Amino acid sequence: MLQTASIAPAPIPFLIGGEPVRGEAVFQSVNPATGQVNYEVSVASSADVDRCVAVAQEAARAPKWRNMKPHERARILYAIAEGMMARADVLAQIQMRENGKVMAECRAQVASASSTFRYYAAVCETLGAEVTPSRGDYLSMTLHQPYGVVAAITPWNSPLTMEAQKVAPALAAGNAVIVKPSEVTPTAALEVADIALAAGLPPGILNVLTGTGRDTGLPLVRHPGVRMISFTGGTETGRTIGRIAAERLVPVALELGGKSPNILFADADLEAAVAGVVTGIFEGSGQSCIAGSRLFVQRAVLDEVVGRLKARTQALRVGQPDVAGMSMGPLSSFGHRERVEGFVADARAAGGEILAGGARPEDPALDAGAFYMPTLVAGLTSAARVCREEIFGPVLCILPFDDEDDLVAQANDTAYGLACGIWTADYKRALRVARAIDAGTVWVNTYKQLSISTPFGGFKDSGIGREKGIGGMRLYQQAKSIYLGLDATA
Ligand code: TXE
Repeated sequence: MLQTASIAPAPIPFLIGGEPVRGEAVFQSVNPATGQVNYEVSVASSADVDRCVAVAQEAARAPKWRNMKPHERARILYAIAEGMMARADVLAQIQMRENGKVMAECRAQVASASSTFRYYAAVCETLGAEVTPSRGDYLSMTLHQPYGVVAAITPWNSPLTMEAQKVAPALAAGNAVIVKPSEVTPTAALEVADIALAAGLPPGILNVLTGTGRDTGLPLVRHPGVRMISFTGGTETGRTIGRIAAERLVPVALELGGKSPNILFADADLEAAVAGVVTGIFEGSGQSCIAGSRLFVQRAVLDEVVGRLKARTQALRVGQPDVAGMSMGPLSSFGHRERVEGFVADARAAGGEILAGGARPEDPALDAGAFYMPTLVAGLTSAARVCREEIFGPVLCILPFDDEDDLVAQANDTAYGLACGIWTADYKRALRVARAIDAGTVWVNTYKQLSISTPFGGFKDSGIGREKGIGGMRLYQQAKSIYLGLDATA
């Protein structure tokens, strides 16, 4: 049994080739709900990255993994899914104490991450190669082969689901993987790697290097032995990694930030729409790449919608994430709360009206944590910084619109293009607007529904590539075409 977060004395080691390794330096994991230090975690240095890549390369080349049949890989992936559910409580507790999400959401994310492994077990076992139409006396076919060593770099907001979304398809595709989790949420990946070893994954096929972006992430993406990079995180970090990948000529998948419009037409079911808008922004304390952070309301119903929105927002319960019935826990770190507060101060200075929230909670029992109240901002235009930049916190900007043309122009006036919500009773209008908005995912009369079988990714500065679905496995493979000559005279 590895020494993972659930049982280890500090500092927690990282994992290379199935073995725990302690680094020379450490960093602290802090519980954002209490301000208490959870534990110290080892930093993987650039020498550790070198060793890890060498071990992963060897494991990827070893006949045991290279020649393993897809149905055998599928069996291991399925066993990982089962193992995660067997340790669901431990995984949910880890995520809650590291990023402060409410327990109900942590549990739902464990179930979702587990089902991602199950889904890719099925894809791995059933997806075939192609025999392509022949134009001569030969049989041509296209196979899909792994890259070798894949780096999976993940953020702190949903570590379990984001890691599963990369690790499961990359393993299904036959690669070895090195996960570099966020320094804010360092240990869920270690627990999953332990589950994977118990499920029969050969040591060295799934490695976890903990540490900061600068100490650990950067040497990893620069390493010549890493043949593919899959990243989810902020747009600026994505740009840096994209530049390195371009220089090295290795493929990269980037799932980045968003500033998604949630659009409410006057003919919508206002009660359902406002409920969807509130969940769409405040679930996870707004720390979601797909948060609907810009609400566009048709002017005819603006006052009514604002009234309902205020009532629902003020009814949200902010509190300790392990207390049942809480809608929002703290923000993921104290530094992040300061950043969110900076945005709200900026909105005020620009003449914005704070209709709800805009402050820390008054309850003294929450003083020690990084809590922030759900906040509504009105009275600004799309030109304001708070309406343009990703806040990644519980702040919703309310913007009125008059007609469809005005709406589409405003909604697309952003560098991002991740997601969009449309609330209307008119399905023709819904489809028209859905086609016109720059976004990788559009929801109509719903929001934040996600399915592992449906491709996900961004337009514009929200990223490159699509994760999930069958293509989510192909992302981690390269095509190889083979021609078998059939001309008897040749
Ligand atoms: O993310 P980073 P941060 C957005 C959100 C948030 C902002 C910054 O707006 O406020 O990004 O968050 C690793 N080479 N999102 O600073 O820096 C890092 O260690 C290699 C949106 O936490 O992007 C971590 O593992 N790796 C988002 C991962 O990259 C590097 C989710 C993400 O960190 C690196 C999170 C480097 N040079 C934040 N620098 C979403 N799309 O869901 C950092 N890392």
